[in-house]
Amino acid sequence: MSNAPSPTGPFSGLTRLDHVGIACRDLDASIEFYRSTYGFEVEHEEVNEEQGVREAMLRINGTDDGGATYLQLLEPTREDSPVAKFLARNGEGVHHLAFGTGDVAASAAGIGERGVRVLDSEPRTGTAGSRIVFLHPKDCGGVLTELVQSAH
Ligand code: CMX
Ligand code: CO
Repeated sequence: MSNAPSPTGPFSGLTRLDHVGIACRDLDASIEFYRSTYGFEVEHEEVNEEQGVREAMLRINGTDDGGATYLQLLEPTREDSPVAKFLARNGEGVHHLAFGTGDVAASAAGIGERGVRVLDSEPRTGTAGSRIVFLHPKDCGGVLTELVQSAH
């Protein structure tokens, strides 16, 4: 069965790869690697205390739904945060994938009906005022998966 959004397939409403989240110990060093190696520039930087991260978004390309695809570089701000736990266990590397949707609550509900655990009962605030939920990696083939609805 296809996972692509279609009138006959399961409803997900997902329309793009929004970002790949990468756990790093030193955000500034990681930004410099992506700038000097590939020429990617930071579009946005912020601290998200709820998620326990200092983060940078590097825009890679636009997408045909009017959105874009990014790399999200993540440095933990506290030891009990998900990214700090991940770094202690695995070291630096790919932390999660995020798919874009026009309606994160509807996407989460549709995917939850497929038996995937949705970790957030209500969407939380993500980068630049976006609305986000996470899906449990153990229900997604070992991949921590985020759904994101842009603020605009
Ligand atoms: N990718 C894949 N598997 C992961 C994982 C990840 N990023 N993080 C944890 N796991 C796995 C662990 O390997 C472990 O597996 P085993 O039981 O087989 O050893 C299992 O999940 C439990 O790991 P844990 O270290 O005990 O972690 P917790 O259960 O406390 O938390 C999770 C795991 C996914 C529920 C938690 O990290 C979470 O809620 N994440 C969502 C929020 C988040 O990651 N925020 C940061 C990014 C913010 C943003 O993108 O804006
Ligand atoms: Co993310």
